[in-house]
Amino acid sequence: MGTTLEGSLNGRGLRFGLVASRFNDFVVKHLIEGAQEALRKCGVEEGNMDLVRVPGAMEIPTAAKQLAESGAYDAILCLGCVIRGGTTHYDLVCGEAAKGVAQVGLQTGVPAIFAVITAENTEQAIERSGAKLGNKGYEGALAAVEMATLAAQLRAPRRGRRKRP
Ligand code: INI
Repeated sequence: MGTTLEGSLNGRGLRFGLVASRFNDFVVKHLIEGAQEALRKCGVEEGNMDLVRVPGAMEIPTAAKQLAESGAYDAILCLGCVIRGGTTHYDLVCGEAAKGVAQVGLQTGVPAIFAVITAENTEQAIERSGAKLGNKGYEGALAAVEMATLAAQLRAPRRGRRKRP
């Protein structure tokens, strides 16, 4: 049997960059609180969670990429809320934000977590920001700690690993 590698929820000593959009802040503020609470519970020191605010979800990937490229963070956590408002803008914003955040992770190797609520209406958004159906910010923060600790293991050279000739 080969090795099983898995991250942990021990965030002590790790640094996290949070990028949160201001659009729909009545929802996003709860995602930020949830994320900070989860990071604290994982042992992340208060000074090791930096928060960057951007106008809307569309701007999240740009700031996330700059944070990732700075080399100062073990993972980037992206928080936002897009609500369908009878506008075609919704699909564009959701698609670009999701794609952009995924690209940040793939291009930089720094885990980038997409904790952006995409909801049909305000009620659904509220439910997912700490009311009935959990808090996407809290859940995203756990994913960020797990991926940061996993990335550290994947970077470390492992004994007995050989490349195929
Ligand atoms: N941005 C959001 O974060 N959520 C939304 O629901 C939203 N809607 O519905 O339009 C939204 N639009 C703004 C967008 O993210 C950009 O800030 C804007 O297009 C400027 O680039």
